[in-house]
Amino acid sequence: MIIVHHLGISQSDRIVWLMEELGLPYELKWYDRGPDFLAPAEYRALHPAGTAPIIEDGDLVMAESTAIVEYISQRHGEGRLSVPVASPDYPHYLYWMQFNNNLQAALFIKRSFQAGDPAAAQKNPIFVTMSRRVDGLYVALERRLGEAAYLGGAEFSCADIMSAFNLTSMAGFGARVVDDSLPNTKAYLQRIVSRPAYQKAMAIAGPMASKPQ
Ligand SMILES: N[C@@H](CCC(=O)N[C@@H](CS)C(=O)NCC(=O)O)C(=O)O
Repeated sequence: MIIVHHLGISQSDRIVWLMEELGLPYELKWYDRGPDFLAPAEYRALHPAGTAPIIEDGDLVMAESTAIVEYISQRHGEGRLSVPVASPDYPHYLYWMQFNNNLQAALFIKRSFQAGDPAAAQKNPIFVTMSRRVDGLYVALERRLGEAAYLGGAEFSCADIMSAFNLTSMAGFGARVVDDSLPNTKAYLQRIVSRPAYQKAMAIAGPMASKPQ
């Protein structure tokens, strides 16, 4: 059985969500963050990357959620939440599977500049280009959700599981609040958060959940 190593208040909640969507059995191992809000040593010992999520599947210990989500969907879920290569939506699926890492990289780089001298940051070319990237990603998101109900096409897919965290939990890290300025994204997010598997997963492992006693 797959073991989901879940770090509290983290994007490893998306693996619990994936397992609930696919109706697959899993064992949840919960780790609280340390006082520095980082992963504890016990979590970091699981994999050299030390990042949440991490899963175990037999002898395999795997990090990096984009890879984990596709792996579980294909290897254990008969590809049910992946978009087939032959589909016209396949390139969109591939692109939106990367939204999570693209957006987070730009947001974290921006934040590190802003932590110094915010006025100087505005003139720094790296900050400027990262700001443009973030803005462009939201333009692409709105456009995509104006042409398709879900990021991977007409049907819900792993691309949505990969992206939702950025639209909910990342607001404190510089992500845009999904409001009326992003109407397609706002309607999409409503569809996402009303999914029974999403609600169940968030009750188990979402940002408001706590370690089972
Ligand atoms: N690209 C990675 C990002 C993982 C990541 O940054 N996870 C955060 C939690 S949201 C983490 O491990 N933070 C704890 C730490 O860095 O100590 C993925 O999608 O798996």
